[in-house]
Amino acid sequence: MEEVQAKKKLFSAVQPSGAVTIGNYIGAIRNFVALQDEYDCLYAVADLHAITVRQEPAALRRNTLSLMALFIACGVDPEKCVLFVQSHVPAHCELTWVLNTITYPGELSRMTQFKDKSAKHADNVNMGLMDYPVLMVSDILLYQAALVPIGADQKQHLELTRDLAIRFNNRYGATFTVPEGYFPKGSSARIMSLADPARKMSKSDENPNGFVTMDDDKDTVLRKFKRAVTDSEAEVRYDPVNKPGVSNLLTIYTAFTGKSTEEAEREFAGKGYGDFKLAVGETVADALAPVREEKARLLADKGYLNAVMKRGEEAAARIARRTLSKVYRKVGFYTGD
Ligand code: ATP
Ligand code: LTN
Repeated sequence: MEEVQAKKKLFSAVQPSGAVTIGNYIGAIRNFVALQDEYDCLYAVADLHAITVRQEPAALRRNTLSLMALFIACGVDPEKCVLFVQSHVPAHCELTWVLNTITYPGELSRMTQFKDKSAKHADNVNMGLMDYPVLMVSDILLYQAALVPIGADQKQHLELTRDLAIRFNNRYGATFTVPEGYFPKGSSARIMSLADPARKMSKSDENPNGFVTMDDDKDTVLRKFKRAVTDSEAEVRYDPVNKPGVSNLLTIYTAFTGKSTEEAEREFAGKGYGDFKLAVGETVADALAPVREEKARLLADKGYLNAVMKRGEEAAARIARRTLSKVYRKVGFYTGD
């Protein structure tokens, strides 16, 4: 008889903290789709993470549904993957508590993201912001994920996940799978701001010209690329050190066309930046249009999205409960037997 090999598990999540950018898409969501046949995938809308910075409650609710629709519109198949909302599965918070007891404050206070977000939200440096990475560790370890597709900015958090899994396993016996990160190749793991190519493109940037969202219409996309910061030369060449703006546009262009950097350089040889930016803008706008349409269609069918979420919650909770019970037994919580 043919032996059926269980697929390895994969987990990732995106925060419903605003309009999703093409950086989120290129760095993470695109790989969610690419890996869904090879792994048993679970994808969450990380609303517990989102409230570590102030969110307007009505917007958070709207963004949660909208992100669920976007996952599906981008090609994540709810028949193949478990799609759910993080706060619907209480085990995430429960495991976080236990893992907090093996995490040291110094490990969290030196995280780059914590330092960046503390500086940006100086009036709201709360415990959740500091504990954010431990919640992320719990997300991953609950599902015994072997692989975690993320952008380069999440590398430190993945390292902490590995450290805590090993620490717990050493202290209490084999419990957690130690996961690997899965990063997009080269510079597509970190898409930079169009307005300031020294900073990563971020959905919470105050300057809306810095990012392109998955909801932007053609005119908006073309306008943002037209304004993108480049340099004073007139040569389309990939050189991230000396030409960060142009290189970032090339990365975006190759990500959406599948062309190699060399092919793209050849295509724009002898052309000015105006033509180049227009071509990148049109490519991105044309790629986003069908996703935007599909997302709108899905959002009009809230019953369907609710059903997907409910099914996801049940499937995720079942797996999470199994891991959490094991953890509770290992640490010595009385279970009545
Ligand atoms: P915020 O600006 O609110 O902190 P964000 O834009 O960083 O949010 P997240 O929800 O935190 O978005 O990230 C979702 C996924 O997108 C993560 O895997 C993250 O690594 C990836 N990602 C975020 N920004 C980029 C970027 N500029 N380039 C590539 N990947 C990115
Ligand atoms: N912190 C992540 C979002 C996130 C995540 C996760 C990613 C929350 N939990 C678990 C991978 C695995 C971010 O992108 N900022």
